Amino acid sequence: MTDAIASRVRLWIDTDVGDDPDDAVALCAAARHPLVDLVGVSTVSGNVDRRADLARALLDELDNRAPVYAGAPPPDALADADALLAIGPLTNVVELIGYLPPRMAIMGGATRAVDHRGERRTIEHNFSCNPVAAATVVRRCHNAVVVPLDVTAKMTLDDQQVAALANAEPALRGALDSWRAHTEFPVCLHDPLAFLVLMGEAPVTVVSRSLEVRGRGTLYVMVDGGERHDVATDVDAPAAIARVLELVEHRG
Ligand SMILES: [Ca+2]
Repeated sequence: MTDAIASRVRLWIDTDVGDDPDDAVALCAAARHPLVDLVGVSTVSGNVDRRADLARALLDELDNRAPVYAGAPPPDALADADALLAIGPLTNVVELIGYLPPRMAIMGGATRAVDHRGERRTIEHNFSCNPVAAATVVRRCHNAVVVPLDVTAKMTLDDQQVAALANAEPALRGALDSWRAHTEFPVCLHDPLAFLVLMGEAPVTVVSRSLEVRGRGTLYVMVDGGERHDVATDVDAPAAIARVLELVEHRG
């Protein structure tokens, strides 16, 4: 496990909330975390206005008043943040290079092939949506911990855990029910794991690796070249899932 952050964190979240339900769970866990002040949320990918409406509605239900921006926020908006959780394609983040807070976690990439949603995947969704942005962020941002799909895919929930989440926070029911109505795939807590890693609370193994993103968003671990980043390589998934549930249930 990485060292926990002992002091309060002023957190910004950049999210593609509205597809997988895990963005909503990450927002909820962050809003409920006793050491987090959520200073802002921005939405990315496709219909950012619809995503912003969803984020606002969720935060309202959680009684959280953080401002929500549709699309890239003005750089000044991030001036007070000391950490960024990037849980969507990196389209906004690349625009904010030069204004980013000192600490960030990125859910994205795959450092090895992974079986996920019925397919063998070597490229992860966030990086493949905007591979140029992913390549630029990995090349130029040296303060990011990368939490790749081959680790987050272990955060798959069983039906009992999904029911526990929905019972813990009714505001999540819409996102969870919609996912289960429209897909055969299980709920997987990719983005909440990136949040726990950012907070130094996840039971993960983190190593320093040289990384580079090429082509359609393939993340390479380099022997020569690339840029050094902290990368999550394994997780005690049951413990991490329990921690997310604890936060959503408001047990601190
Ligand atoms: Ca996401």
